[in-house]
Amino acid sequence: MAGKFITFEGGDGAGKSTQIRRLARRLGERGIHVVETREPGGTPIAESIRKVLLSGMVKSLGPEAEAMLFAAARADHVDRLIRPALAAGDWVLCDRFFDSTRVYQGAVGGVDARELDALERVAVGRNRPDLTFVLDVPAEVGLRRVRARLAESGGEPDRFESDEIALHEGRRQAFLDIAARQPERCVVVDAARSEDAVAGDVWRIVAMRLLQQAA
Ligand code: Z5A
Repeated sequence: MAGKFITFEGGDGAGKSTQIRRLARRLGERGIHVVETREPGGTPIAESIRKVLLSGMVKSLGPEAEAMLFAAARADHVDRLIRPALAAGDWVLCDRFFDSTRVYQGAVGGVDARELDALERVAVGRNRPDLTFVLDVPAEVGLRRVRARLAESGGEPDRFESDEIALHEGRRQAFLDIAARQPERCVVVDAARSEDAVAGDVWRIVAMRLLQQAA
Protein backbone atom coordinates (compact mmCIF):
# COMPACT_ATOMS: atom_id res chain seq x y z
CA MET A 1 0.00 0.00 0.00
CA ALA A 2 1.28 3.51 -0.82
CA GLY A 3 2.44 5.60 2.12
CA LYS A 4 1.04 8.92 3.30
CA PHE A 5 2.43 12.35 2.57
CA ILE A 6 2.07 15.03 5.28
CA THR A 7 3.43 18.56 4.96
CA PHE A 8 3.91 21.19 7.67
CA GLU A 9 3.62 24.84 6.73
CA GLY A 10 3.63 28.16 8.55
CA GLY A 11 5.80 31.15 9.33
CA ASP A 12 9.29 31.18 10.78
CA GLY A 13 9.46 29.70 14.27
CA ALA A 14 5.95 28.20 14.06
CA GLY A 15 7.34 24.91 15.40
CA LYS A 16 7.24 22.79 12.22
CA SER A 17 10.51 20.92 12.81
CA THR A 18 9.58 20.30 16.46
CA GLN A 19 6.18 18.86 15.55
CA ILE A 20 7.59 16.71 12.74
CA ARG A 21 10.04 15.10 15.18
CA ARG A 22 7.24 14.41 17.65
CA LEU A 23 4.85 12.99 15.08
CA ALA A 24 7.61 10.81 13.58
CA ARG A 25 8.32 9.35 17.01
CA ARG A 26 4.66 8.60 17.61
CA LEU A 27 4.12 6.99 14.20
CA GLY A 28 7.33 4.99 14.69
CA GLU A 29 5.91 3.58 17.94
CA ARG A 30 3.02 2.27 15.84
CA GLY A 31 5.47 0.44 13.56
CA ILE A 32 5.08 2.91 10.69
CA HIS A 33 8.26 3.65 8.76
CA VAL A 34 8.67 7.43 8.55
CA VAL A 35 10.88 9.62 6.35
CA GLU A 36 11.50 13.11 7.78
CA THR A 37 12.54 15.68 5.23
CA ARG A 38 12.47 19.41 4.48
CA GLU A 39 12.31 22.02 1.75
CA PRO A 40 14.26 23.46 0.27
CA GLY A 41 16.42 20.37 0.63
CA GLY A 42 16.05 16.65 1.25
CA THR A 43 18.51 15.45 -1.44
CA PRO A 44 22.16 16.42 -2.01
CA ILE A 45 21.31 18.61 -5.02
CA ALA A 46 18.34 20.26 -3.30
CA GLU A 47 20.46 20.91 -0.19
CA SER A 48 23.02 22.70 -2.39
CA ILE A 49 20.26 24.85 -3.88
CA ARG A 50 19.05 25.54 -0.31
CA LYS A 51 22.44 27.00 0.61
CA VAL A 52 22.31 29.36 -2.36
CA LEU A 53 18.72 30.47 -1.63
CA LEU A 54 19.06 30.99 2.12
CA SER A 55 22.39 32.79 1.85
CA GLY A 56 20.59 35.61 0.01
CA MET A 57 23.08 35.26 -2.87
CA VAL A 58 20.27 35.22 -5.45
CA LYS A 59 17.88 37.66 -3.74
CA SER A 60 18.81 40.36 -6.26
CA LEU A 61 17.51 38.15 -9.12
CA GLY A 62 13.99 38.62 -7.71
CA PRO A 63 11.19 36.30 -6.51
CA GLU A 64 10.56 34.79 -9.96
CA ALA A 65 14.08 33.42 -10.22
CA GLU A 66 13.90 32.29 -6.60
CA ALA A 67 10.62 30.46 -7.37
CA MET A 68 12.37 28.62 -10.22
CA LEU A 69 15.19 27.58 -7.92
CA PHE A 70 12.77 26.36 -5.24
CA ALA A 71 10.96 24.40 -7.97
CA ALA A 72 14.21 22.87 -9.27
CA ALA A 73 15.10 21.73 -5.75
CA ARG A 74 11.54 20.38 -5.32
CA ALA A 75 11.62 18.41 -8.58
CA ASP A 76 14.76 16.57 -7.47
CA HIS A 77 13.35 16.05 -3.96
CA VAL A 78 10.10 14.58 -5.31
CA ASP A 79 11.84 12.38 -7.91
CA ARG A 80 14.58 10.96 -5.76
CA LEU A 81 13.12 10.89 -2.27
CA ILE A 82 9.40 11.58 -1.84
CA ARG A 83 7.92 9.49 -4.66
CA PRO A 84 10.10 6.40 -4.03
CA ALA A 85 9.43 6.57 -0.28
CA LEU A 86 5.65 6.75 -0.78
CA ALA A 87 5.79 3.90 -3.31
CA ALA A 88 7.63 1.80 -0.71
CA GLY A 89 4.78 2.42 1.77
CA ASP A 90 6.66 4.91 3.98
CA TRP A 91 5.06 7.96 5.48
CA VAL A 92 6.79 11.18 4.44
CA LEU A 93 6.74 14.17 6.81
CA CYS A 94 7.98 17.27 5.03
CA ASP A 95 8.91 20.63 6.59
CA ARG A 96 7.44 23.05 3.97
CA PHE A 97 6.37 22.19 0.40
CA PHE A 98 4.62 24.00 -2.45
CA ASP A 99 2.39 26.12 -0.19
CA SER A 100 5.55 27.94 0.95
CA THR A 101 6.25 28.91 -2.67
CA ARG A 102 2.63 30.06 -3.06
CA VAL A 103 3.05 32.26 0.01
CA TYR A 104 6.67 33.54 -0.04
CA GLN A 105 7.16 33.93 -3.79
CA GLY A 106 3.46 34.19 -4.80
CA ALA A 107 1.10 35.99 -2.41
CA VAL A 108 3.81 38.11 -0.81
CA GLY A 109 6.55 38.00 -3.47
CA GLY A 110 4.18 38.92 -6.32
CA VAL A 111 4.95 36.04 -8.73
CA ASP A 112 1.94 35.32 -10.93
CA ALA A 113 -0.17 32.34 -9.81
CA ARG A 114 -0.23 30.89 -13.35
CA GLU A 115 3.57 30.78 -13.44
CA LEU A 116 3.55 28.98 -10.09
CA ASP A 117 0.91 26.54 -11.42
CA ALA A 118 3.26 25.67 -14.29
CA LEU A 119 6.27 25.18 -12.00
CA GLU A 120 4.14 23.04 -9.69
CA ARG A 121 2.99 20.80 -12.54
CA VAL A 122 6.61 20.12 -13.47
CA ALA A 123 8.06 19.76 -9.98
CA VAL A 124 5.20 18.05 -8.13
CA GLY A 125 2.96 16.38 -10.72
CA ARG A 126 0.54 14.07 -8.92
CA ASN A 127 2.62 13.84 -5.76
CA ARG A 128 0.42 16.07 -3.68
CA PRO A 129 0.19 15.94 0.13
CA ASP A 130 -2.57 13.85 1.72
CA LEU A 131 -2.64 16.28 4.63
CA THR A 132 -1.11 19.71 5.32
CA PHE A 133 -0.79 21.27 8.75
CA VAL A 134 -0.70 25.06 8.80
CA LEU A 135 0.91 25.90 12.14
CA ASP A 136 -0.40 29.35 12.89
CA VAL A 137 1.42 31.81 15.17
CA PRO A 138 1.47 35.61 15.27
CA ALA A 139 4.65 36.71 13.47
CA GLU A 140 6.01 38.32 16.64
CA VAL A 141 5.76 35.02 18.55
CA GLY A 142 7.48 33.02 15.80
CA LEU A 143 10.27 35.57 15.41
CA ARG A 144 10.83 35.70 19.18
CA ARG A 145 11.39 31.92 19.10
CA VAL A 146 13.76 32.20 16.14
CA ARG A 147 15.73 35.00 17.86
CA ALA A 148 15.99 32.96 21.08
CA ARG A 149 17.32 30.00 19.10
CA LEU A 150 19.83 32.19 17.24
CA ALA A 151 21.00 33.73 20.53
CA GLU A 152 21.63 30.23 21.87
CA SER A 153 23.44 28.97 18.77
CA GLY A 154 25.24 32.23 17.89
CA GLY A 155 23.78 32.01 14.32
CA GLU A 156 22.64 34.76 11.94
CA PRO A 157 19.08 35.24 10.54
CA ASP A 158 18.71 33.89 6.98
CA ARG A 159 17.50 35.75 3.88
CA PHE A 160 13.81 35.32 4.82
CA GLU A 161 14.04 35.62 8.62
CA SER A 162 15.52 39.12 8.30
CA ASP A 163 12.46 40.47 6.42
CA GLU A 164 10.26 43.11 8.09
CA ILE A 165 7.46 42.12 10.48
CA ALA A 166 4.71 43.31 8.06
CA LEU A 167 5.94 40.78 5.49
CA HIS A 168 5.85 38.01 8.10
CA GLU A 169 2.25 38.92 8.98
CA GLY A 170 1.35 38.96 5.27
CA ARG A 171 2.71 35.43 4.95
CA ARG A 172 0.70 34.29 7.96
CA GLN A 173 -2.51 35.56 6.35
CA ALA A 174 -1.59 33.97 3.01
CA PHE A 175 -1.17 30.53 4.65
CA LEU A 176 -4.57 30.97 6.35
CA ASP A 177 -6.12 31.88 2.97
CA ILE A 178 -4.75 28.70 1.36
CA ALA A 179 -6.12 26.61 4.24
CA ALA A 180 -9.54 28.24 3.93
CA ARG A 181 -9.62 27.48 0.18
CA GLN A 182 -8.51 23.83 0.56
CA PRO A 183 -10.11 22.45 3.75
CA GLU A 184 -10.05 18.89 2.41
CA ARG A 185 -6.21 18.98 2.52
CA CYS A 186 -5.29 21.66 5.08
CA VAL A 187 -5.85 21.92 8.82
CA VAL A 188 -4.93 25.05 10.78
CA VAL A 189 -3.52 24.44 14.26
CA ASP A 190 -3.03 27.21 16.82
CA ALA A 191 0.73 26.87 17.32
CA ALA A 192 1.16 29.70 19.83
CA ARG A 193 0.35 27.17 22.59
CA SER A 194 2.70 24.73 24.31
CA GLU A 195 4.52 22.06 22.26
CA ASP A 196 2.45 19.39 24.01
CA ALA A 197 -0.88 21.04 23.18
CA VAL A 198 0.09 21.42 19.50
CA ALA A 199 1.39 17.84 19.31
CA GLY A 200 -1.89 16.59 20.84
CA ASP A 201 -3.93 18.28 18.11
CA VAL A 202 -1.59 17.07 15.35
CA TRP A 203 -1.88 13.48 16.57
CA ARG A 204 -5.67 13.61 16.86
CA ILE A 205 -5.99 14.92 13.31
CA VAL A 206 -3.58 12.33 11.87
CA ALA A 207 -5.43 9.57 13.69
CA MET A 208 -8.79 10.79 12.45
CA ARG A 209 -7.86 11.58 8.85
CA LEU A 210 -5.16 9.04 7.99
CA LEU A 211 -4.69 6.23 10.50
CA GLN A 212 -8.33 5.16 10.33
CA GLN A 213 -8.09 5.01 6.53
CA ALA A 214 -4.85 3.02 6.69
CA ALA A 215 -6.27 0.51 9.22
N1 Z5A B 1 10.94 29.17 1.44
C1 Z5A B 1 10.41 29.87 0.38
O1 Z5A B 1 10.54 31.10 0.33
N2 Z5A B 1 9.80 29.20 -0.64
C2 Z5A B 1 9.66 27.85 -0.63
O2 Z5A B 1 9.10 27.28 -1.58
C3 Z5A B 1 10.20 27.12 0.49
C4 Z5A B 1 10.83 27.81 1.50
C5 Z5A B 1 10.07 25.63 0.53
C6 Z5A B 1 13.48 27.95 4.77
O3 Z5A B 1 14.04 28.22 5.99
C7 Z5A B 1 13.09 29.31 4.21
O4 Z5A B 1 12.82 29.17 2.83
C8 Z5A B 1 11.83 29.77 4.87
C9 Z5A B 1 10.83 29.98 3.74
C10 Z5A B 1 11.64 29.89 2.51
N3 Z5A B 1 11.94 31.02 5.48
N4 Z5A B 1 12.60 31.33 6.43
N5 Z5A B 1 13.19 31.73 7.27
P1 Z5A B 1 14.23 27.18 7.16
O5 Z5A B 1 13.87 25.81 6.72
O6 Z5A B 1 15.60 27.39 7.70
O7 Z5A B 1 13.26 27.86 8.22
P2 Z5A B 1 11.82 27.55 8.67
O8 Z5A B 1 11.16 26.57 7.80
O9 Z5A B 1 11.10 28.83 8.87
O10 Z5A B 1 12.09 26.82 10.04
P3 Z5A B 1 12.31 27.42 11.48
O11 Z5A B 1 12.54 28.87 11.54
O12 Z5A B 1 13.35 26.55 12.07
O13 Z5A B 1 10.93 27.20 12.16
P4 Z5A B 1 10.12 25.91 12.59
O14 Z5A B 1 10.69 24.65 12.05
O15 Z5A B 1 8.73 26.21 12.29
O16 Z5A B 1 10.30 25.91 14.17
P5 Z5A B 1 11.15 24.93 15.16
O17 Z5A B 1 12.57 24.82 14.65
O18 Z5A B 1 10.41 23.71 15.42
O19 Z5A B 1 11.09 25.84 16.44
C11 Z5A B 1 11.73 27.10 16.50
C12 Z5A B 1 12.13 27.36 17.97
O20 Z5A B 1 10.94 27.50 18.76
C13 Z5A B 1 12.93 26.21 18.59
O21 Z5A B 1 13.88 26.76 19.48
C14 Z5A B 1 11.87 25.41 19.35
O22 Z5A B 1 12.39 24.73 20.45
C15 Z5A B 1 10.89 26.48 19.78
N6 Z5A B 1 9.49 26.02 19.81
C16 Z5A B 1 8.88 25.16 18.94
N7 Z5A B 1 7.59 24.98 19.29
C17 Z5A B 1 7.37 25.76 20.38
C18 Z5A B 1 6.21 26.01 21.20
N8 Z5A B 1 5.01 25.44 20.94
N9 Z5A B 1 6.34 26.87 22.23
C19 Z5A B 1 7.54 27.47 22.48
N10 Z5A B 1 8.68 27.26 21.76
C20 Z5A B 1 8.59 26.43 20.70
